[in-house]
Amino acid sequence: MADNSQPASSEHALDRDCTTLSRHVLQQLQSFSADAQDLSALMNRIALAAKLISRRLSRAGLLEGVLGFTGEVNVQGESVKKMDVYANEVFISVFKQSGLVCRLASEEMEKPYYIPENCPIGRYTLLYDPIDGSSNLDINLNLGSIFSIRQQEGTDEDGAALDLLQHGRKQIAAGYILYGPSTMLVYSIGKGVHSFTLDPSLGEFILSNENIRVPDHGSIYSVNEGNFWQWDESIRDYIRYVHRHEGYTARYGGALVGDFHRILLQGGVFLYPGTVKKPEGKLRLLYETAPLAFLIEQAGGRASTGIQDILDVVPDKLHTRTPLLIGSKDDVSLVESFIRERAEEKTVSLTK
Ligand code: AHM
Ligand code: MG
Repeated sequence: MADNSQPASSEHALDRDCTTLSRHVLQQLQSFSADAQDLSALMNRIALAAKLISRRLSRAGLLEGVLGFTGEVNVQGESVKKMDVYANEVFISVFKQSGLVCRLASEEMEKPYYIPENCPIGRYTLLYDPIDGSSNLDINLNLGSIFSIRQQEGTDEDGAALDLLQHGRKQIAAGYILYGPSTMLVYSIGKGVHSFTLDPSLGEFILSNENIRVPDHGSIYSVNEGNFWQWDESIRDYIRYVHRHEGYTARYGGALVGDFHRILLQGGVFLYPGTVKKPEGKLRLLYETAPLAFLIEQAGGRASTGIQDILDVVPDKLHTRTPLLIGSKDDVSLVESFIRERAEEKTVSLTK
């Protein structure tokens, strides 16, 4: 016979401890349909990738061949680190023989990676940045992984992946893993933003915060001010504004996931604007800016290039980059107002 004598609070704690990621996806979808089961299984595989990467990172300083560069340069022209390669392969491995994902596209690979045995039934593409914030790797600071899931459209026989060159509102799920003092997984399937913390004793991600809402305004601005003289005057206007007004504080960790996580929870704005040499900025649309834009909109915030919502940007190639302003809606709008003002001034001086 069931024991009903347990106090309600311990029942509640137990229930929370059992709210794993895969269960949460099913709860969100309120369905046990094949599609819901697929999405739940998919998130479970991403969680496995997160655990494998987290395990390796937690012992990185003790193991041979984990830290440092490989000597290769990736498709982005950036030096590749050993952990970039490992994490990229982890995501591929966890989706082999899953029947879930036919195609993976990552910041580290020039072209999408196909898993032919999954293709007849695999209806999803996983886009990901395996290790975000690689410069933090060798100094044991926070890192991340970013992911996005899209429905596979078309047969894609020549491997051109043209169906991926669509706006970010086509994403059906997105999220990130934060490798910090604890490992967290934050995700959305278009029904709010929820965070999970890895309980190492269970080896499971357990729900820690449901329906996260970003405040409409926050005191934090997060940007690499070392680029000050490379930016457009409008961005410098904004930075001068926060310097001259009380109530702003700067925070920049050099890893987008960590900086974004802070803004998501406390409000404010993260900026990675374009520079004179690189007007499109540094961050990649499909693996970085669009997934985080999906999350911030779900949390009640905004993400913009400065002139367009990130989720409306249509890339012209897989590795397209965009400038990024992301965070509290009032703070993103304030930065945009400086950009608009300078653009209007330019138009007026051209028409004179
Ligand atoms: P990565 O994915 O190759 O690590 O590059 C992206 C990272 C972001 O995590 C971070 O916000 C940004 O690059 C930092 O760049 P910078 O060193 O120019 O400030
Ligand atoms: Mg990155």
